[in-house]
Amino acid sequence: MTYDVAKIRRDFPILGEEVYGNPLVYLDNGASAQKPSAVIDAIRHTYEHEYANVHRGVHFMSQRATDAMEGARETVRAFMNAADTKEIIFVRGATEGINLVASSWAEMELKAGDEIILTEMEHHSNIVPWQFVRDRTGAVIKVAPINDAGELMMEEFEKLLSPRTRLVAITHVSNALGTVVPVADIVRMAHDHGAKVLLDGCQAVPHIAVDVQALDADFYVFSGHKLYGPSGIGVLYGKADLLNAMRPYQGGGEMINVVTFEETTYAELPYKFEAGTPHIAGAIALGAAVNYVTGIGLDRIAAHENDLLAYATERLREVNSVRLIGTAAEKAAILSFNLGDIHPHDVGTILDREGIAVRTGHHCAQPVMDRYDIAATVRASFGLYNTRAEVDALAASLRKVQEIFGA
Ligand code: 7TS
Repeated sequence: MTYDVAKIRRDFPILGEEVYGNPLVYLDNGASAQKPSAVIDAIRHTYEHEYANVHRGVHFMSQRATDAMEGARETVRAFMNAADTKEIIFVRGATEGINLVASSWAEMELKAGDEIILTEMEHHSNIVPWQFVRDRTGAVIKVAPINDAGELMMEEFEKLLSPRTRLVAITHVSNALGTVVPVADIVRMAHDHGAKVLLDGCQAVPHIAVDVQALDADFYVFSGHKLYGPSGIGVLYGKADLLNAMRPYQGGGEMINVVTFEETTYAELPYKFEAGTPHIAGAIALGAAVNYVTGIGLDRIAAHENDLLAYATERLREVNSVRLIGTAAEKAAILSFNLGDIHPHDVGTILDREGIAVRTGHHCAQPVMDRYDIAATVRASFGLYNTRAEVDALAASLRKVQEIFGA
């Protein structure tokens, strides 16, 4: 079956919008992806046909909402190949998932001198929570370096592992560089040293089929909104034995068994970690997003995006002052670059007038910018609906930027 990108584009109403009289060219999928009608319809359907609070009502509509939400949990479980739905915790997003593990696992488990290994290419969401842990426990953060291409230096990483290593927290795909990290090797090496591994899958799940059991990841997080689902909903996967031993993250309704003023017992997984009324429609619509993506097939999406990445890399290399930042052998469809000495914000602003949406800045990965001794990059991040024609539009507009700046 051929990949019918024109047909796929019709699933995304927003792609019909115009920006300053130009068709929208949306190349900011790494920040957040657009939503197919299947997801928008799921939100609408929820509120029109199956909405009430979940897990509490004896009444029909509450049961229907609960069934829909738990159905979405099963959809996510299958998507990640988790062993059990109780290992799928709905959270606000990757940021909350990482903070949950930092607070409920690391702060309880780690003591002074224990080590956490990060890499130079982490998103701030996978740095700052571990600094909280460091400051509260006396644990030490070690940082594994990347090479000029933006690849993790595996030998240097391995040298950091020791009996003191308790946790390796690492991105599966770098949001600033596009690097795909060999996480299966990382997990194996970390486990050989008795350390747990948290994988930040934000930029991976839209592009790569993830099997948490095959990876043997201890924790895996991602955000719904980068996977064509709603914002405000995401997933923390954790192995059941770890989650069971962890303290709750927040206290409140839904997460309890019995409450008295003296003592409270907690609910079973996954509810122990889902205090308060959850993002019901968001969870249901995330299930719709997963079904949409798996309906097309991640292998076919990956093939399409890899073609786009190769094509875009070639077209951009032809623009003489383009300097690509992140040229790893294994990359997802993310292109970070600078255009001569032109400030990325100026590039982004001119591209915007042409209808082309890119992100400019440090991409919440300031250590990556420090590594390359730059302040910012322009980043084009591709999704399943982008086309070669859009890549051509990007390249043409970059030439225009060069002309404007006399570069
Ligand atoms: N981890 C990675 C690798 C990310 O790319 C992001 C968001 C996050 C964590 C945080 O996700 P959130 O949904 O909890 O905010 N990355 C980006 C980006 O590249 N541009 O905007 C957000």
